[in-house]
Amino acid sequence: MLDNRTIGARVAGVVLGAVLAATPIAATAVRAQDAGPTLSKPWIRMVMPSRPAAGYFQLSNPGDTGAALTGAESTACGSVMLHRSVTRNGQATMEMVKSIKLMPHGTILFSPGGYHLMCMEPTEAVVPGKTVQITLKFADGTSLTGDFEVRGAAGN
Ligand SMILES: [Cu+2]
Repeated sequence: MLDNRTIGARVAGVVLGAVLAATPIAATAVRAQDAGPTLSKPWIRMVMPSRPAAGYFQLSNPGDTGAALTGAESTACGSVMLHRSVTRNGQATMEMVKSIKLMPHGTILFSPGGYHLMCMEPTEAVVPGKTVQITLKFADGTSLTGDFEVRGAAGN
């Protein structure tokens, strides 16, 4: 014979089963695949106040869809440009980049000697030991904001 408690547990079990069956588990998987780019190890090098400061980070794309980085902005900078350091005729220089492709499951490294963000006219917020927020903007209209650790000229 079933007492009242057992019946209650059975009813609860049936209700829980119905809830689980109704949960769209597939939606979670789709969202994971479509996840946008992620930003890691963001930092910015402050050489001298009022001089442009270069920002570095790693951008990874876990998704199946490619992306393109097309710009950046920050309240800590007058403007932020995408730059690349290049050597031409033995001369180290840098050039502006309009767009950087991020392949599906790809990674782009912004590092000294290569791609970097150029924080023009840095404000007083750009002080070694602090962090400043910089927002990366993508061709599809999405954006990604990171807390960039401000380091001194030596990069540490
Ligand atoms: Cu630069």
